[in-house]
Amino acid sequence: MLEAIAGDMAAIAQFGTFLEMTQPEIFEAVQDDALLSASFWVNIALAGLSILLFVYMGRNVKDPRAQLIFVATLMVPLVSISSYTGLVSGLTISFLEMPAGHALAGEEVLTMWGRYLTWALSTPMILLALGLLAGSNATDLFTILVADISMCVTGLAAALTVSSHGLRWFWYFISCMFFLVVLYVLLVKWPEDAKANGTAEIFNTLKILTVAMWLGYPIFWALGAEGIAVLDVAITSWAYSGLDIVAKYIFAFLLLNWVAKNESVIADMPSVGVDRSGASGAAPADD
Ligand code: RET
Repeated sequence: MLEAIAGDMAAIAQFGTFLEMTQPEIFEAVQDDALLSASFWVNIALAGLSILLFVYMGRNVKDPRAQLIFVATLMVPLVSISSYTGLVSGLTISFLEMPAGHALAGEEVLTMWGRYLTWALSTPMILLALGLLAGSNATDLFTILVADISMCVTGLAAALTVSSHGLRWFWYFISCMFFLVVLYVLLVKWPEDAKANGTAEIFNTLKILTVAMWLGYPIFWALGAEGIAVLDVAITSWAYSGLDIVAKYIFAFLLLNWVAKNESVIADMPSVGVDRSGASGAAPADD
């Protein structure tokens, strides 16, 4: 009896090692797919160039608020170079067996979960920079940042859930709800602030660019191997890499170029705070 159990355990352990690829094996699988590894290396190169360029562009910026916009924006390529180094080395990629009901049920699918993890660090930096540009109050800034981080973390949960096909999509749905909050602040709240603070023109350009690019991510997630699997892994990876190039490096360049040339506009903006003027029930007591 005990021998039989021990035999079963050995078989399970062997099966487990077969399913779990080692990091060098994943690294090799990535290197063997030229299209996939190019989608990582291109971003490592562009992130590196962006870091050098942005440091150079910010060399004379003196105003603390403008400096904060520079630091937040500089974090975007810094997180990106780390993120893509994790992917290309195989550290943040896993082969996961898809559950019953999935288009690739029972197959091992390459999952670039490191992307979703590092989005939780890079996207708040993009939004912090945009919020400072618009002149957001603390409430809207906090709301968009927590919604955004929650969107990324629940997106990560969607990609990593392999126990149930339905629950994968439920996570996806939750992530989309957080995304709606992000879109609401970007499209409804911040344009009003930007108008009042004299940054409407550049804010609206960056808002359109951001919304258009960001909508691409959930679409490619749904179409890629993790969703309904009509696109293969390398194409999906290129789609994300392409969106990243515009949503991160081009976005950051446009923003920092404007801030460096219009530092005085940023310096004259009110500091981030909680504005109580429009709040109901906020009138001071008259005793
Ligand atoms: C996921 C899948 C679940 C549903 C939604 C998603 C949205 C992701 C977005 C990512 C933006 C990433 C950027 C990265 C730059 O570093 C997680 C794909 C709504 C909007 C701009």
